[in-house]
Amino acid sequence: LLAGCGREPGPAAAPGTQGETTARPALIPAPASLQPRDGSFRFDASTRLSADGEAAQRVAAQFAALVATTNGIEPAPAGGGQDAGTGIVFAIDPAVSADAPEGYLLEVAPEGVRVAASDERGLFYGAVTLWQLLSSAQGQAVRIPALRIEDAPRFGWRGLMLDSARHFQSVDEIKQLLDAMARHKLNTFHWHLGDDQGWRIEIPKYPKLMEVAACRIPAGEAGTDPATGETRPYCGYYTQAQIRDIVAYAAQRHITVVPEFDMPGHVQAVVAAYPQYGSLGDTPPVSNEWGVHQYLFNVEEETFVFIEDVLDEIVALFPSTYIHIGGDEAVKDQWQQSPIVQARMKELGIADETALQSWFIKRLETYLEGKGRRLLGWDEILDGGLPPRATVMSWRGTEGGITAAQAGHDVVMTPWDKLYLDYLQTMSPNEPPGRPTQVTLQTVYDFEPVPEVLTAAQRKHILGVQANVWTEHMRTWPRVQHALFPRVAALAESAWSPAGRKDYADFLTRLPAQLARYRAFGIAYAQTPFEVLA
Ligand code: TNX
Repeated sequence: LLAGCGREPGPAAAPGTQGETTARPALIPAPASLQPRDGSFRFDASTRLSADGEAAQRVAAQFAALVATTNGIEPAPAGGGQDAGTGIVFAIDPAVSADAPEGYLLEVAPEGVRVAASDERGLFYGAVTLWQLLSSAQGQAVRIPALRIEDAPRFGWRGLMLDSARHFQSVDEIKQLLDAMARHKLNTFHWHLGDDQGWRIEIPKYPKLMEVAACRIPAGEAGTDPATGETRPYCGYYTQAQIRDIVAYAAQRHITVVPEFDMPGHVQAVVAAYPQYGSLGDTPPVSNEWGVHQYLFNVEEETFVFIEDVLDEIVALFPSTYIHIGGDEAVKDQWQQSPIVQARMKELGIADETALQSWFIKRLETYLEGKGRRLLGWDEILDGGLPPRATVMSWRGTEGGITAAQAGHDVVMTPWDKLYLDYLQTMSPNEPPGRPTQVTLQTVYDFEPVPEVLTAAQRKHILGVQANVWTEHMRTWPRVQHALFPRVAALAESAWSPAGRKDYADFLTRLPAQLARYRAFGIAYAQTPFEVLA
């Protein structure tokens, strides 16, 4: 797609003799340990794949599809008998990496390759690594060096958030993202499905969520047909069937979909549909502006009935242990101005609006815990005191995460100044619109998720790391891809590789092979970082 743009660093592999290319391993994320061995293994159309049992066969099929796309080789399954043990073997082996979740062992020898793990997840990651070894070079006959890789991720939460509220994406685009995540060994898709500008989950019991809250009228020409003068609303939501399909598609790629229902702020679209759940009782439009909004849920019982009904649907759709309830940027003006909210605070003996937010979030936690789920929220949920088992997503820097970990709470690090992919990646004039400060490829790469101030015990609370794609400025899928790639490759290394294996200069030598993989999969990655690197 974008091949031959010229500014990128050169290829990682050189053509060898006999129509064969030799791959210098360009693995992203870098594995925990890689030991070179003597010799090399030749992979071509005659290589056989063998896999015992359904799980290993599924992984072998996923591997074959990857190799077909990047190398144009379609390896055949082994016929059994004399084929067994030759070529590439995928094996579920309880003895391998039993105490390292998601880990695997990959051995490449001149006579054959073995990928083994104690479960399907680990085996899948081993298959991704083997595919990356092969796609470190191009062509239908590839020689890869003999080696032994023993690998497991540094973090259990390797996340990416996509905002489908401000602008939304098609089911196929979401699936492309899930595919790309899996190829980067990311395992958590945080899906932001409601905001001031739109509600995107089908909830049959509340039809106005689809009829009203899922539509906004864009400003200017985009919102009006110049010929007829008619309004052109921007509408969209995911049906329950589509959501189930996406959740299942993610699961096949070992990705958990964590849904977010952002409350008590960021709810202007819901209040537009159901003004009785807002604090002032007025009926706003679904917003068509960006930035922090004023609308807050009220704290009446009928509002909790609504919230709990919606959470019931969310819990039924998403098997994720964690349910994200937002909690960010809830400016308290409306609660201060609302006589019903003030009266309720008196009744409950709650002193101020910060304490009320804390009470609100605790109530959600109790509800979710009753359903066997865990509450996750943006770091504002620290204000006024966290519910006992809440997990914190630290976005306003790492301070919230540090405070939460020190108090014994689990944390996902996603600081805006390091990992927000809606920020510009360079100051090039070729950069599409984004938020005005920079988060460069190196900024993402260099972020260290575990703050030094934490003790060894507190460090265990850092579940992992996540980058966020807010879509105010991303009307189209190519824009989202520009924001994601190649910065997601940098994120993957922070999320998976041991801290000691991180080395930006070395990462850059592995990046060209990754870009070639992007091209093979039709990913329109950003060119702007390479203007700077050239
Ligand atoms: C802050 S991050 C927000 C989002 C915006 C984003 C833009 C967070 C929890 N809230 O509503 O889209 O900044 O970068």
